[in-house]
Amino acid sequence: MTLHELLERAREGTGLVISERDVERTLAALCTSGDLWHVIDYSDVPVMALCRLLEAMRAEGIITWDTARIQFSPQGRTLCEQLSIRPVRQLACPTCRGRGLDLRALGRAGEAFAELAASRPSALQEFDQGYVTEESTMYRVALMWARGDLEGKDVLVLGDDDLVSVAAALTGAPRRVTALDVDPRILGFIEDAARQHDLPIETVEHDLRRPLPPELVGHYDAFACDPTESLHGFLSFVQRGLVGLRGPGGAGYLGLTRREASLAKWREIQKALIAQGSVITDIIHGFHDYPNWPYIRTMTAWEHLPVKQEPDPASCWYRSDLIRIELLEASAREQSLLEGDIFNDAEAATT
Ligand code: SPD
Repeated sequence: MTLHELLERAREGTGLVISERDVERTLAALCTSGDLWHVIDYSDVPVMALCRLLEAMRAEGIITWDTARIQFSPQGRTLCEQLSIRPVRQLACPTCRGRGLDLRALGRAGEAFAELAASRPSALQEFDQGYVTEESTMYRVALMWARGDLEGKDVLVLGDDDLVSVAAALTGAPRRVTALDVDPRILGFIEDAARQHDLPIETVEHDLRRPLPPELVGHYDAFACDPTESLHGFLSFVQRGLVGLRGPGGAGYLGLTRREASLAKWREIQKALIAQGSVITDIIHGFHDYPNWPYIRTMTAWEHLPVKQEPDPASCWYRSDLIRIELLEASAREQSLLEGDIFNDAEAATT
């Protein structure tokens, strides 16, 4: 059995983009752990593609699984030896986990944020919510500060279940933060936090399927958004952020995952970002960690998972990378109107 044959079997009848490198990544992750959630995390192969690959590997006698773990068969071990597949090396700095930032510079903002966020609204499947850890939010704010996009700046947050507006304002650095969200629970929570700590935050109830309200267009120095991963949804949310910027020099902070976006989708996104007048200045792998959300058993991928065991609540398997973009040319100010389901495509797994 060659990698190519395995790949053909996994792809059969699906619209999924899967590469030979994805097969190698999957084998390396399986050499590292037999826990499905760790395999998802270590492989960086989109979850829906990974499920197909695991099924193909089982059909070819390379792996077996029971109700808890996935194991190599003797044939699978031989294959890994032949292909020189080795376990994944976890070489990130154990303190910043590869983010390259020191949170001490934020003073007490991190503690105040963690205290507030302890009573945050829970994640809703209806809006594809799944927030990042408080630590991830603080690191995102730290990066904005370090890149000169926070201090004295006007910041727009598009969709704020991560509570970036609160964390950013708690540093005392931004001039003004505007948080947009469709969910009144999130907005109410942010408003309470702003009142309690006298923070310069304004909230706007807004469905991002609709264009950015005209009074917000062209008024911001930076925006932050952790968009849904469907190509159409992702690019439309980014477009809203770009039209919110004053112009060249404005920056955007985005989360993009490998869990629900193949590298083919990444390439489309990168092309679109450049076509819209921006340049990618930073990509930091595994920047955001997401605690498990309460609807894990009803998410799209659940029925495709080989092992039906919920992930360890103490560890995160869903991560996304941080992308910083900077506008070089004035972006087009036209905005498309989205209708219907903006969350799902063939790679959507956690919707
Ligand atoms: N559906 C739960 C997880 C949602 C995470 N969405 C954001 C991913 C990064 N763009």
